[in-house]
Amino acid sequence: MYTEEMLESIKKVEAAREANAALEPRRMTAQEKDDLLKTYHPDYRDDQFGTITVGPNKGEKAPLELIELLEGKSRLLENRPDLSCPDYETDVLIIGGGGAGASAAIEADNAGAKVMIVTKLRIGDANTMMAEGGIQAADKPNDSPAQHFLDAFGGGHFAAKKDLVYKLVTDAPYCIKWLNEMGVEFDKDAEGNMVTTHGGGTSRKRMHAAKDYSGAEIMRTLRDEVLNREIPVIDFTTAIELIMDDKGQCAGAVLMNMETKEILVAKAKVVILATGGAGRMHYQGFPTSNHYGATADGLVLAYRVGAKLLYQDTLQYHPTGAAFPEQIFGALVTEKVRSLGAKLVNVNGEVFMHPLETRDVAAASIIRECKRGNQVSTPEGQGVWLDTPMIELKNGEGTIEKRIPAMLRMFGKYGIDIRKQPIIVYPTLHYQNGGVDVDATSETNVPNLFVAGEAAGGVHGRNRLMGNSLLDVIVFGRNAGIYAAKKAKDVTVGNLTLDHIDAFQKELNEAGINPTKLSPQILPEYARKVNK
Ligand code: MEZ
Repeated sequence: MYTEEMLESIKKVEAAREANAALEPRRMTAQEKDDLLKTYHPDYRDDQFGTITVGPNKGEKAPLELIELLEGKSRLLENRPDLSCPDYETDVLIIGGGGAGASAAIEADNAGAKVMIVTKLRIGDANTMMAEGGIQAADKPNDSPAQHFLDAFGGGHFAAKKDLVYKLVTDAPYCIKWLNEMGVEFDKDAEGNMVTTHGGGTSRKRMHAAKDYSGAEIMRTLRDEVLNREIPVIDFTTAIELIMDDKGQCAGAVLMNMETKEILVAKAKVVILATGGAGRMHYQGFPTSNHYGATADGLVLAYRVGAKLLYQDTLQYHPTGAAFPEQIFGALVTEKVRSLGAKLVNVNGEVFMHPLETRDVAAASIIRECKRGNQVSTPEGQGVWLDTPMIELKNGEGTIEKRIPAMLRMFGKYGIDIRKQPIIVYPTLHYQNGGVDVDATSETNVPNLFVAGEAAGGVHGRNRLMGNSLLDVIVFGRNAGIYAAKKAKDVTVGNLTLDHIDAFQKELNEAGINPTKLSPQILPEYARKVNK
């Protein structure tokens, strides 16, 4: 599978393997990290960002592709549905069928609310399903939520909202128990204790995993729970606008059936947006590890009704996306590979960084190494080696099959045995660090509009640590479900309206913007067109 040139380079990697495996590369200083990020991290490429012209974040920085969506044309600009006889009526409308949406549904159901999930693909078609390496929780005797707080807050460059980080880390141990009791098959030792590992930027081993398909295992369990409870799930139905009422409250959504294009109206006392991330926007032309529907829809829907965004200008590039072969270009190579002992080495077989720096630093370091001319060339571009055989050198034969079987299979399909040969990796667009600004109850500045999971901003500041995303979807999905159900008890919905579409369009007109791109985008650019 590898080219002659790659095989020549592998000889150098093999020759240095034992020495490299024994090496303890030093961590970068804070100053070195700052300098590195400013020069090499994609978030600092000025030519890839612009200024938002209208709406609550007017004057702030955002990726060019996101600005185009936020300032896009409503799909309902010309034709409005009749809001007077809704197709659905519920207490809590949840938009999105991933980990956050499912967790919210379970808790809102527990609270006795009438709940409904709508999802543009199927329940479980979400970034939760794609998460591999694990979920963090400080539940071991040598660890504490306070320690977890310091890691997460520091890893996010001290920019996260402290009350949200506090909630994330203090709810974490209970959430692991909640998932375990629901049926998630976490990795355990012979005594039944959870097996935990490090992730980038963690000071303790607190990564709980189900091999290297942790997200799929969690999503499987949540999905079954939602279905067993007979919570209504409307598949292949996407939200194209939120509905407000004449009291200024969010009161539902206009939906579109993805197959028939039928327009439907869902009226609700409260709405939870759990629409996930934006990898399929391919910011700056990066490949992505994200699922097919990750197109920032929630940000657009919320923004148009006046919800404020937070840290919309910061994205996470997972350091180790597959860079070869092309069939898996951009696919996630879990950080767990490095947790288990594999190191990053350049074309000459040299270790150039500590393998468990935080993700932004690790990604920038790989990009720098390639720009220095130490890259492994591939047909699609470039990358560096991730020396996977080191794992078994360190932990013994059979470790790879046991701990990261999905990685073994993903590369095995293309003739690469990761137990014997290293793999080529390069950063891939993985996560939206920012999102819609929420308070500690998961509510936005728009009354009765809640947001949870990757679509919400503020939990991770300007960089998220491994395993805090699966945790975020569980902690804040549950949180949103609990508070939304509570709020729904006191809500009286007024007359439904879509006047915000005209108000937003007026702002665009006054700013001299005449959008042609329809938003939310719903599916990637390369999908069969959904709006035709
Ligand atoms: O939190 C994540 O993004 C995660 C667990 C990814 C991974 O490397 O496996």
